[in-house]
Amino acid sequence: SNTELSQRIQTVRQQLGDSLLILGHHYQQDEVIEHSDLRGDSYQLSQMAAESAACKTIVFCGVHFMAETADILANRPEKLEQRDGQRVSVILPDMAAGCSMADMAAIDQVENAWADMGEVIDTKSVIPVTYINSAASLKAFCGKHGGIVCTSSNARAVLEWAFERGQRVFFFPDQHLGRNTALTMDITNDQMPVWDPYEDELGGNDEQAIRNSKVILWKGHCSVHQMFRPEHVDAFRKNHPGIKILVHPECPQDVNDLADVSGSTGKIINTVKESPAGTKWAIGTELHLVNRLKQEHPEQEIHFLSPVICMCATMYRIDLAHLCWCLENLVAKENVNVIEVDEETSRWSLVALERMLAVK
Ligand code: CIZ
Ligand code: SF4
Repeated sequence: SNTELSQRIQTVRQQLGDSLLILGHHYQQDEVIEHSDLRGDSYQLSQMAAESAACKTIVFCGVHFMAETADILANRPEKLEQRDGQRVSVILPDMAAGCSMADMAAIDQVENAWADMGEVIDTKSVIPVTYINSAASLKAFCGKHGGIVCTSSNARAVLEWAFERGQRVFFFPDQHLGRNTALTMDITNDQMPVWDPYEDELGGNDEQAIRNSKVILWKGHCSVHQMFRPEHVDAFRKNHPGIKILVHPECPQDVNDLADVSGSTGKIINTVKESPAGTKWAIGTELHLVNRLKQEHPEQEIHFLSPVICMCATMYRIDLAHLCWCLENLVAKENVNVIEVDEETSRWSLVALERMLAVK
């Protein structure tokens, strides 16, 4: 039972003390969040992983790309030096906790697209930008090709950085974050062709579209956020006068355009936190986060924007059974599910991540 699993987890935690840090992503189930030392969004958690001085092991309750990023940042050369060469192991409780969006931009597809594009335009003028929700191999690709990583909080500043260095951006893997951000910079949809990796020629575009482009959007999306529809916004506006619509920029453009506020997980949480009692919200992001905001802000009226359940199925794979299993193995000194990014990939990913860190 969950009570028994919780007790077993507590026992292990006492045995391991400060050498163990459990991180919980905002999209995790409440029962997992209860065992997390710290919670945050993907970027905040990776930063916490990097700053944690005392710990030897991080159990990352989130998805695969986040654990990779935590490994890269926590074990970067300057951090290793501070810890006298001692590595931090990052553990993902269930190896099947991937991210369907990250999986939509496999490195081989990206390399092929880059080569095909190079037949039409000079790729030296193209800055590859990847959302942090991507495999380490794609971050490394961006590092090698003069590119950079972004999060949903700094996407606009990162695009500005890119346009200071190149004529065009190739944006991975989330077309919606790329499009919604570029639209705030006076870039229009006809300057943003979508590159479909399953089309043979130029991602389904003609040469002219690629030559005229400002931002080439990789055809990826988040299966959770793409489920929010403009009809959902219309229904709330009609039935709940005065309601405000708050969405994540991974939502499609037609939903994003209708929202009162669009922002990262951190911005969504802060927007609710800073609003007066009685504010009415319909929120378009992952269900577990919205339900937690509802519980934590009974003084406001919070609704989930979609009539159907939109939750991240892979985040949900992390449960008490997996958490307990990896912790008990840790005590037995059998580290399971360690996420360790190879040296070359780490080094180039770090180049792209550090460029992002330097953008203000
Ligand atoms: O995975 C996601 O959709 C998000 C927004 C994660 C994060 O932590 O920013
Ligand atoms: Fe990936 Fe979407 Fe799940 Fe985030 S919510 S981990 S982007 S599938």
